[in-house]
Amino acid sequence: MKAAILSDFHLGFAEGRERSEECFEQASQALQLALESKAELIIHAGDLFDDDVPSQETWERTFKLFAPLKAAKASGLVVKEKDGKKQEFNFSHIPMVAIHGTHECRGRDFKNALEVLESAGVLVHLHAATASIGDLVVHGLSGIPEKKALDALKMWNPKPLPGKKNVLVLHQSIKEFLPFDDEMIASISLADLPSGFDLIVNGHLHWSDEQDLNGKKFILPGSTVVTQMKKLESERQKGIYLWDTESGSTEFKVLPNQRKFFYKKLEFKEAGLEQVLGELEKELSALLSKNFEQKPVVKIKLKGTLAKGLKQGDLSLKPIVEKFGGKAIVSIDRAFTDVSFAKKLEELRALQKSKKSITALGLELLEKNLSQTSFKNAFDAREFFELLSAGKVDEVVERLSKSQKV
Ligand SMILES: [Mn+2]
Repeated sequence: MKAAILSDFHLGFAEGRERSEECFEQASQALQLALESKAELIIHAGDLFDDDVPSQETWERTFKLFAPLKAAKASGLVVKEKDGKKQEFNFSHIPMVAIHGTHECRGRDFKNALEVLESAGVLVHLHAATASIGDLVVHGLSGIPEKKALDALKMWNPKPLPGKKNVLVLHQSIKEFLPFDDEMIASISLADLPSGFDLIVNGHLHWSDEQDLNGKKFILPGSTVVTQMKKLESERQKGIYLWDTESGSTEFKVLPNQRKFFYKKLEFKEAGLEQVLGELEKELSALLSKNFEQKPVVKIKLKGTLAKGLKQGDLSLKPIVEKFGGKAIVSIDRAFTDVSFAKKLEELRALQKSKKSITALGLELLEKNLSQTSFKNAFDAREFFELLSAGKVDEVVERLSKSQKV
């Protein structure tokens, strides 16, 4: 069987703003790629919607988005199993199985958007449940608050069904994939992922990736739209995965027409406002010197320090954002370090460099103590210190008693 694996459409993202169309356009390309590739099943790894309660406008666009799937005729009997209870879904077109993500999470007594879509016959929603289609079993755990995710995974304890093809679908942060300066937390490591599955898919992280972990095949489909604006997203293109369950091979297909995303870091040292604005202008002019089919998204992170007496709030960025507004969607992140804080760090570093060795400190202490005794300069403290540190206490005592006799 050929399955298309998609994730993080974030439908409704930037509603009412300049980029409001992008989530629908790029999700539509993702579904089109799945259909063109003759996928027999669509697996979605969460954050189909950007909001836990999508607007009516988003719902309407979503049903339009899924309409082409109905034309893809297929006989799809999907059997969902949760807590030992089975439920059958008969699709007359390509079936879709999905988990909900962190963005669709709602309280226990409320229906989430994916449950609504299941009731509407659009897809099968899984949360600590499985869906069987032919000889493929999809095991799905929807998004769980990160701190509880590992416990939830252990408690659910999914086991691959023997004689079947098994895919595990999650929507969590994974420790190894988080850059050290990332504010996202994670409780699950790659080593915590259960063995025996033919494939493990994880949504939530918006860049695509593929790993082979001692026979555990692991993929991040990534999002179809840039929302988090992380550096890694600027380095990988958006797309979908195709998985051939028989051969086990996976293939990444790139969305043909996606908005370009640039991410740049500019570092300063005690810079004046003019210098920062000048560098920004230079960087933006260089990035946007050629024309793009769609306005690219540009994120610039300003780092380092400003000159003494300047606060990052003194930097007026609106004019420059507006100046390039016709060519790109620019966002500038002020992430300067406070000078006084930077100074303290520098002092600490200097202190560490000048730090005396333990031996030097010990000798200093011995000399100080000796100066307060009657021995004073009666012997070479350094020599004695070396003897003492070598454990030759007897020799020191002998020499001392000799020197006392003199
Ligand atoms: Mn997401």
